[in-house]
Amino acid sequence: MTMISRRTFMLAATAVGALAVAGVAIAEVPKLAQKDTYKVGFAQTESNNPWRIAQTNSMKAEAEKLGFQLVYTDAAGSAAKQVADVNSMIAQGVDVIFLAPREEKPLIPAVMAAKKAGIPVILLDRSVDPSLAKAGEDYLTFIGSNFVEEGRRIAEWLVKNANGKSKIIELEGTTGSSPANDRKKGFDEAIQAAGGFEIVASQTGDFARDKGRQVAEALLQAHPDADIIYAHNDEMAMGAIAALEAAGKVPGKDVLVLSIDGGKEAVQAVVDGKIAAVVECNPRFGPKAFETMIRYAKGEAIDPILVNEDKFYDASNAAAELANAY
Ligand code: GZL
Repeated sequence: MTMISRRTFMLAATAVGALAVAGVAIAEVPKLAQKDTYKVGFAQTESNNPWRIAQTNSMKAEAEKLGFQLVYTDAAGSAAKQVADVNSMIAQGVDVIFLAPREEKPLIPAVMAAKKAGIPVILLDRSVDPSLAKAGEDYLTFIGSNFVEEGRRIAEWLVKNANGKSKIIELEGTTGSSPANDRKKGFDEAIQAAGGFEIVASQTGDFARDKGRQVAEALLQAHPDADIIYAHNDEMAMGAIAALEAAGKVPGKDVLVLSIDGGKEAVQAVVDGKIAAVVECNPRFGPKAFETMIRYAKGEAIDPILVNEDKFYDASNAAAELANAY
């Protein structure tokens, strides 16, 4: 047991006491006053693919519709810059911060700095390490998809439709991001439980099309017997399709390609037979994000996780659903 000095103990007790006297409940999310208009921060992680752009456009459109002032930043794929962006919003005195944390751990200081400054944070689309920051205590809530379920649903479809194919190349999303961690967890665990499949290689393509193509090319050369590619997002799936065609392989025939995001291009690829199945991960966060903020300001209790419903596309419904894809 670590012994601490009497002096240290007294200092700690005094600090906690002072917080309590000041009415600062350590485990409470800062409140949001009910006002006619707000100054809202949205700290975006990057704008390197259609999904990100669709999410940003949805947030900007909703802020404009409500007449709220939006302080928007783009971290250009840097977690360190995203932390700086949040700190800048705090300095500007925004009322609330929407944050899409690029990775689960590096954004914790930003979440804690906002809480300390008395600004509630709502996490959009990606989450933070739950052992380091908790919904309902350190930030208000996480609004987004259940990424474990997305990976599991792809595996469930594959088990039913593999038709003898069994050797999987997995293209992972951004290292350290919650979608990459959980889409891997959901898929790998379900495939393991089903038996009869082998993940011959699993490597990050950083959710990017060209990186996904390069990694797919290298892994296809290293594993010429691979007959399934599971990509954590459409961008990497489209990159993998380019790699397959460059190698003289027919996507959908020689190799099944599976994806997540369900953007219009990917759903069209399902119609064309190049992608076998895709789970949607809808990026249109604006309405739900701002509705949640306003409900909180009114004093409503907000659940710690608000899960978006994800559609599923394969050959049975892609043509009919194409017009509705984002
Ligand atoms: C998922 C989101 C992911 C998308 C990718 O909520 O964080 O980031 O699946 C995007 O396309 O880059």
